[in-house]
Amino acid sequence: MLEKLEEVKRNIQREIKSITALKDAEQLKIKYLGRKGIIHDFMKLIPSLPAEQRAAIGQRINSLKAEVTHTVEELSLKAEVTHTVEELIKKFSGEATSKAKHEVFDITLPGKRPLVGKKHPLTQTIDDIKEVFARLGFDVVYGPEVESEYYNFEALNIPADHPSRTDFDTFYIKNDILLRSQTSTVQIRVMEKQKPPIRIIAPGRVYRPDTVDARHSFMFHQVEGLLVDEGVSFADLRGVLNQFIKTYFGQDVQMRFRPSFFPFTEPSAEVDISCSLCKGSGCSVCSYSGWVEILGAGMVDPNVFKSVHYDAEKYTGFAFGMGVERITMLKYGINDIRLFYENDIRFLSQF
Ligand code: 2NL
Repeated sequence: MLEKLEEVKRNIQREIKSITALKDAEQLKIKYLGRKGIIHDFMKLIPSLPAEQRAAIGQRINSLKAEVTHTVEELSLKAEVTHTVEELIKKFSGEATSKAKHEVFDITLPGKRPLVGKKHPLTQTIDDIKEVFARLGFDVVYGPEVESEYYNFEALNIPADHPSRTDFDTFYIKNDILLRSQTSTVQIRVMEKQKPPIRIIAPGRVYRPDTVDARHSFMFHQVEGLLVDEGVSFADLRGVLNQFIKTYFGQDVQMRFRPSFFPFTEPSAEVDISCSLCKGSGCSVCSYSGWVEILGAGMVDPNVFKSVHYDAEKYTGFAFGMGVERITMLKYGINDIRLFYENDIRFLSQF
């Protein structure tokens, strides 16, 4: 019996070697594994064998079965691949693909890596800023870029005859309608609708009458922040900005406040950080001072609260505004603001 099984095994191995097509593999399967197949015949003989032989013979039959099954599966897989390529060639056979008939299809070649796009560096910076302030409990708000003079100037304590209006007076659509020069307009709209406590940041495009050069653009991006509640102090402003600066620029970066003026805050300050490029030792980016300005801030002027009918005796608040381009340039050492708007893939793909 064992002899016979060995013979069947040799036959199978011989037949496997000569198989070239899927249908031959299928026939092999039927011949050996089918219900009327050779292996089945052997199985039927088992009960008539002496008891001490049954286990050994049974094992041999099973391993033979496994071998045939495995071989047939492998052959069908191979046959399927060949089949698909042949079908493709048939389907597309024309001049363009006739060449393919003579080419070897190498399935081990590495694939073509698709070009994956990424966020614009300014969008990345805005996302990073949003994340830091989200952790401090600030909501993100958006509003229109085309604004009325009221939201852009009057509500922010910049009356028509105010000297600082000339810095922003720009891009009129018609009489009283213009492109916003800061995103505080959005914050006024929020205060009109909601009572304190307010904790928001407003990212977006703003427009100013600046002549374009390496550091200026008539359009840039800003993130403004506003926090209003009872008992908010200048120390809270320092705390929040310090937290932002350390998280965004790094724990070892220093911060300093310089007195300044904005019509919508009183007192006002300009905020510097120690130059991240030269670590404070002096370079061209910080004009050899070791410090670079990154934002303006202050306590909300009571006149602004008056425009939104907040009780300035009850509530205080702080606000700040930063240029996204400026912060991105500082973080990555970019020396020309115009690079952000030229859509040159060699520049953009670096971030
Ligand atoms: C800068 C300075 C600043 C604000 C923006 C603000 C908003 C409201 C009330 C009061 Cl609703 N202030 N915003 C305050 C101080 C400075 O921006 O240099 N921006 C690029």
